[in-house]
Amino acid sequence: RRLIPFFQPILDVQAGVVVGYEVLSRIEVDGEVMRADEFVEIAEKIGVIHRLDCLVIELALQKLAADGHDGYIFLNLSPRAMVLNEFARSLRQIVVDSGIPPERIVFEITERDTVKNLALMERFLNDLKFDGFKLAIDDFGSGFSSFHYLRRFPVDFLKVEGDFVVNILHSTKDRAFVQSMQSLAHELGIQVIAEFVETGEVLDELKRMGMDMAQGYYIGRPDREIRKPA
Ligand code: G
Ligand code: MN
Repeated sequence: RRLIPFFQPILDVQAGVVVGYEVLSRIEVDGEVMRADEFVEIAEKIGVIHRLDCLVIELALQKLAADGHDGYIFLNLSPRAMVLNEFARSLRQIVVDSGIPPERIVFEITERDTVKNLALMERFLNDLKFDGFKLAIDDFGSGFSSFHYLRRFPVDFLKVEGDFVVNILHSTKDRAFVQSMQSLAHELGIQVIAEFVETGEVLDELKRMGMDMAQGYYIGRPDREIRKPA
């Protein structure tokens, strides 16, 4: 119960407005706030990751509904949680209770983790899509299954791994990667989100390149409060 949802804004690059927030888990230990990656691994090992995921989603949706947020909500899902029947049921119940329409909820699946049972995952994701939820591939380019995921799952958004984005002004190689991920996505009718946008110059360049959305410290840091950046 010491789990705290943090919110990081996501900007529509071309329109210049915040259109959503990604929910990031933090945990409070002895008055200090820990990042999720430090405890997610432990939670996975001891088999309670689905309960952590559900709890943080529940807390985040409560806060967003109370604050009257009406854009997209991006939620991270652990691949290990997805294959549990119990998880799918709890997830639906939490969303129904929140009163937030599924169309505004985007589930992020990272391709960083290797997934053994792709067929089970595919069924879970197809069921979510059927219920009206949206789907994003997180950290695109960081793993080995990028293209497989895009081919196989009904994806709405592609989040470009931040490592490719930070240097686009100084590395023609990185810029080429970002440009081609964007072209591929657009050809497939998928919207693209650039992660780790840390300066105004990078944001300007992404706008010129035709990027759809951006997220990163320049736009806003993850925060306990839901803030619209100036
Ligand atoms: O895997 P995922 O993309 O969901 O991870 C998001 C993580 O990246 C969060 O822990 C968040 O704090 C961090 N993050 C968000 N924006 C930036 C940024 O601009 N630069 C860096 N280095 N990290 C960021
Ligand atoms: Mn994410």
